[in-house]
Amino acid sequence: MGLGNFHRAHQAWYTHAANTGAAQEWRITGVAMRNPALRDAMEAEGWAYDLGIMSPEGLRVERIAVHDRVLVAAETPGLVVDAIADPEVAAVTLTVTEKGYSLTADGTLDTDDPGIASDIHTGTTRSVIGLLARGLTRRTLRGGGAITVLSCDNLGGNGRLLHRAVTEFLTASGQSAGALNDVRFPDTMVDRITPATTPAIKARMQAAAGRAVVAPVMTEDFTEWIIEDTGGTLPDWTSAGAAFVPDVGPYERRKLLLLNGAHSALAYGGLLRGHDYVHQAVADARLMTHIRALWAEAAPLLPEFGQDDIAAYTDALTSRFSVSALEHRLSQIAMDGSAKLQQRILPILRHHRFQAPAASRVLGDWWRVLTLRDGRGEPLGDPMAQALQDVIASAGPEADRFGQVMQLVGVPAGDLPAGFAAACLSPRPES
Ligand code: CS2
Repeated sequence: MGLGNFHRAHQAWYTHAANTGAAQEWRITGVAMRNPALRDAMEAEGWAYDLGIMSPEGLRVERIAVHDRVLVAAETPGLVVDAIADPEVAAVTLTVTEKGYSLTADGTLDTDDPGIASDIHTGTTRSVIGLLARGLTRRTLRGGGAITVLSCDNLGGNGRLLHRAVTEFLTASGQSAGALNDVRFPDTMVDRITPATTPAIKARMQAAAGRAVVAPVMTEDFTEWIIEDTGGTLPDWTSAGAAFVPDVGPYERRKLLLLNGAHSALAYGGLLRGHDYVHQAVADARLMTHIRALWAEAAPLLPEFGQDDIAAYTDALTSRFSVSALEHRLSQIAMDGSAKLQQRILPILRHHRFQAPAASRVLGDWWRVLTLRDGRGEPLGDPMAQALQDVIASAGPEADRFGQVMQLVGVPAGDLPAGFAAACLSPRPES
């Protein structure tokens, strides 16, 4: 579920690799949530697409043919429900972004979310959680057998959060959570930097391939997939380097706090300093001082890793962020801040009792980017856009309005030390 660039650079690529030389091939039913364009482009090529992998040796383009059909959930939700119930289907992966889970700031299902409320009260099947709950229920009624549902989005404890959200949906709809008895929800950590495709990326992929490319996706050479080992029948993703471990938590925290945290810090800080791309922001020495301070604040939350491990990991991140050919836009990372920062930055602040200057600055930079965009009449690009706009437009000192935004992302005023807003909003020495 979720057919965007990340799915096609990651899970589909691992499945394609697992099929290479295997006696039996796995196939994927792709589910685009809303947009039919990708389905149409892939269908014209027998469901294949092109993946460009950028390594220090250059760009290589692979044709990936692992899907055997693509459904568009908004057009035919019933077919998606049927696919989940199909006994031939062994696994569902989710790449639907943080906001696709419709969670409140405390990680429970947001039953006021319009899609969720409509699915619960009027019987529609619009939301990701609704599709899954209905599909798994139908599967149980049909005796479809065990299935593994893998959340592949950047949420801490993503498998557990998803399991709870589907359970809450079933309960709120008056249905039995027994539908989940034979469902595994492993936690997974996924990593591969995959920007949105621009016309320039497409042109470079065509030049490298020496032919027209289909539904092109560009990604980096680096990739990681760490999956909680819950058993079950799955493609041999380990053949492409995936690892099954008893506890994904440390890997997940390392990635969310160091990679994604730095990404958001570069996005907001970089946009404010006039940059457009990640590689430009990471070449800005002042921003890198800020990023290193953020990494130092994150380190105590990663006790499983030694200082040398963390240094090697952050050095590798700096190189990965520097690849200009990826053309990774800061504005892409800046989207959906209210959902992302809860995962990437708030844990650091909570750990330090909200006394962590670099993490505080990320929140302040986020607020500045929002207010600048609002002032220019631009969309905020956030699932909480309306609530954020209301706060920005309200009267009162900036520090008070910033405090209201903290409440929106789940931090009650009472948790914040005096002067927290001032620390987040203080002028930057370099700007
Ligand atoms: C990025 C991630 O857009 C974002 O929020 O931080 O998509 C990041 O590129 C991936 O998690 C890398 O694996």
